[in-house]
Amino acid sequence: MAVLETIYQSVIDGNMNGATSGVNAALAEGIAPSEILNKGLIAAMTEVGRLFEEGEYFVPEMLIAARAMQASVAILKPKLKDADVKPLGKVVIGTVKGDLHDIGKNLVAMMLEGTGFEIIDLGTDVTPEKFVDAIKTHDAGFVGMSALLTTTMPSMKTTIEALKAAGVRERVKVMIGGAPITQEYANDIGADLYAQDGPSAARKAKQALGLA
Ligand code: B12
Repeated sequence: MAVLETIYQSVIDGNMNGATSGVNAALAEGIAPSEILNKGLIAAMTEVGRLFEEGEYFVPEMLIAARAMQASVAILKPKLKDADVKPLGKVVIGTVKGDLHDIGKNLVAMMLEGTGFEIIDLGTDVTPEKFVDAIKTHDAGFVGMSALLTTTMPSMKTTIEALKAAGVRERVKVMIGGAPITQEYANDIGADLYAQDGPSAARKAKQALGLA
């Protein structure tokens, strides 16, 4: 269907107006919201992720593509609620205490949302207590923590300890990332998953559910 191809290409090109008007046109044509999401938007974001991993796309291209996608997802969101797309699970995500960097965290959140996860974004400078409260309130299955400063990395460990103390550690998969974070650090502090970028975060979260 031509309109799905328009949406797909617009997201890859970071063309927000093209993507959103494409989504509106597709809805007017009666195409199912789930089809628009899967064949248009998610397929495009998967391609953007591939281009990024191969070094053809850099952060700016990924960001504008993510924005085009986010604006399109916003149009579809209310329609998807009653449709046949079931959320894969809830992810509580935030940048850890003391850290204000949120560009990477936002990208990861968008990519997870595009994959089908429901996102509870706590923003930046998130204390361990806030993570614990949000996991309990939303009954989330994943918690994602971002840190960009070597000085705030230890907040991830403190947060995992707070999850244990609150008795919620076993019911969530802990996913961490950020420029200074490594797989080795994730192993050291007992996180379940480490991902170096949005596309691999989405892939690994799906894998953790046995879906990819
Ligand atoms: C932009 C920026 C800022 C902006 C942030 C704006 C914002 N809204 O985020 C501002 C100007 C506010 C800022 C402030 C500071 N910054 Co600054 N900043 C950066 C910079 C240039 C880019 C970060 C960025 O957005 N990258 C692009 C995104 C897309 O990449 P990313 O964040 O790495 O995210 C990707 C992955 O890491 C991963 N990921 C990220 N989060 C998560 C989470 C999960 C769950 C998963 C799975 C994956 C994942 O996926 C993302 C997408 O691919 C970096 C340099 C750098 N190269 O990182 C310095 C940098 C991080 N900043 C630095 C410093 C020192 C500071 C300040 C202390 C400066 C100062 N003296 O005030 C303050 C600290 C403020 C604070 N308390 O947080 C240092 C940190 C040094 C260190 N090792 O600790 C860096 C490395 C610069 C440098 N080379 O010195 N900064």
